Amino acid sequence: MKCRRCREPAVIDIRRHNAAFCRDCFLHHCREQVRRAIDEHRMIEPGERVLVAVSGGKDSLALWHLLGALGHEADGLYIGLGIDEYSEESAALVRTFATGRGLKLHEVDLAAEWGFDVPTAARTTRRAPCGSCGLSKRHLFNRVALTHGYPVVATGHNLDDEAAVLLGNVLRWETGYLARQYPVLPASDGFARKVKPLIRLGEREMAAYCVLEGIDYQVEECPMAAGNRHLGYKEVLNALEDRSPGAKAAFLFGFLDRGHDLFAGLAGIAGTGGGASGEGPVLAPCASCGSPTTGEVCAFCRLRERVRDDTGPAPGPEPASAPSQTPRP
Ligand code: Q46
Ligand code: ZN
Repeated sequence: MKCRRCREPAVIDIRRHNAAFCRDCFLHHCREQVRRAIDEHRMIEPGERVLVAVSGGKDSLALWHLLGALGHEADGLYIGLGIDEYSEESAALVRTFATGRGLKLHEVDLAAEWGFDVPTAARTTRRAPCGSCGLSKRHLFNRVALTHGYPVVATGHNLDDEAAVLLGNVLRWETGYLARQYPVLPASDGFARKVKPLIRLGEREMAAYCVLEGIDYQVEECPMAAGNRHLGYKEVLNALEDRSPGAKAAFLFGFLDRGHDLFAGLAGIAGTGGGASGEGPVLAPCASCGSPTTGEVCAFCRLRERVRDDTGPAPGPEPASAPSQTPRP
């Protein structure tokens, strides 16, 4: 097996591209795919500071590394979710990555700063932990971005993740979610722009990238992921991909190119291809934390209140209010 670019011996083959690469050409391929995603979707403007949401897993650490390699000023944000040793190990891996490369890392500890962790929230709500976990992460990514003046938050969702989300949305014809499923969510009042620069790279490529770049990452699955529907969707898509390489990418990119705008139109959202957000619901600052919300109190603060009512007063100081305006690039 020879490298498609330089004809040296290859270390990895990528069936959907019908190509194999040596180490250096594979790393070049990854950087090119990210550069292309960023350019195509105008994810990051020149000179913008990026906040990378890092979990300690392969995707987010590779993303942080790739953004740096492409010359972007990218700082990390790690959120301690309180999922036993898994969270402790993940935090240690993120800190080692950041200190070893002299990168700036922000940290938020859910239990110490906000009075609850993911397992407690799951017990209180009696629902799958990923719901309160995702809600908390989205809230805190945005809050830290606004507080520290980052116009853009980047997450490590890759091609496999996005194809699995798309399959889930299509299976239930979630037209509202389909209207918003796009690699860029534009900034609006109180919300930083959200981008997914790994959209053109698969899970296997991200693992290979970390191995070849010597990035030590969390290899364990989150112990609370059991029962997460997306794992099942990924299995189905992997089976399809095995029979027909490129099926996953065709499914996702076909939707982004030819399907997304139809759903966005139905939902009354302006085409997200260029970036303007459409008329949305009226937002006002959350009475508790200052973040923009459609109700009086935001979903994150309602979750905090529920846990507090269930378990008694939260430890730690009450965090100060966040700014409610998005810094515009
Ligand atoms: S960390 Fe949180 Fe994930 Fe674990 S509890 Fe679910 S959402 S699976 S990315
Ligand atoms: Zn709030």
